[in-house]
Amino acid sequence: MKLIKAIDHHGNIFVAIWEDENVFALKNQGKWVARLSDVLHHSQPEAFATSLRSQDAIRAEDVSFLAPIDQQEVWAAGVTYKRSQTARMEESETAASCYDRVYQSPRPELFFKASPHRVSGPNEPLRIRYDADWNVPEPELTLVLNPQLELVGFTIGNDMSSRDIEGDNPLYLPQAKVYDQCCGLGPCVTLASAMPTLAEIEISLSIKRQDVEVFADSVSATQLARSFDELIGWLGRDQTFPSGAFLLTGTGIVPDSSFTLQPDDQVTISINGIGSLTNRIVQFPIES
Ligand code: DO4
Ligand code: MG
Repeated sequence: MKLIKAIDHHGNIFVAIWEDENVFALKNQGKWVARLSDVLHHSQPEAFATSLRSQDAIRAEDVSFLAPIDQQEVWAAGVTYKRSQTARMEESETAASCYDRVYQSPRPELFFKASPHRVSGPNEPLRIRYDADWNVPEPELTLVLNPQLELVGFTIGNDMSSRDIEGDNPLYLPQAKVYDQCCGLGPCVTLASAMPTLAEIEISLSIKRQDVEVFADSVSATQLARSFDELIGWLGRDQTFPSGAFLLTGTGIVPDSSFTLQPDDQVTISINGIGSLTNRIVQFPIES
């Protein structure tokens, strides 16, 4: 089952089951369910969603899909694919051994990525920092965790990254990673029971500039060097997530060093079993 959060032409935000061209809103005692986490954090999300499903189909093209997030924190794992280790060792000569060691060490790299207000949903802009010159999207299979840190579903994450800032000094990582519109999530949450096996999951990235594809690549999720349980176990060490969490599992695709994103680029990440997440890139200073 695929669950979405959407907004209609009247500004109503609602949760729905997504089936191909149609969505079916969830209603509880006549009221639209507005928080996706109320379903995701139920002990039996699929049965609960089914019990609330309205009969009337709404055409998916008549609503806008929102990021499938409520109050959760967004965290990310890093250097979990060989490609990420290699690219980061090239990007930062002085810190190369840090990336080499973390790829092999029992403790993974985990970092705070975003609070909900920094997240963009499908077709919303994603930002490159105005003070960064070398920027990439990072397409990442993303775990959806309930407050007990059980894996309830999957979505697509885009861990936007400023390679020049991180490459200058790894202590700048939070600035390379965390800023307004730094993280894409969507288009839906696929419940864990409906996800293809790891061997069947392919993560693809396509970047278009003025409608011409300037970068494309894909990677199998089998290249992920750590298990989901391992990453979740480390995330939950001595910290709790009363609102649940998203955990991006790291990138296995990094464009060559000559590539950087530009404003107006269109980034599409596709993962089978989930769908596609498309965002347009913007870059301008935010007035504070
Ligand atoms: O070490 C920095 C971040 C790594 C990362 O975000 C990734 O591998 O996906
Ligand atoms: Mg990443």
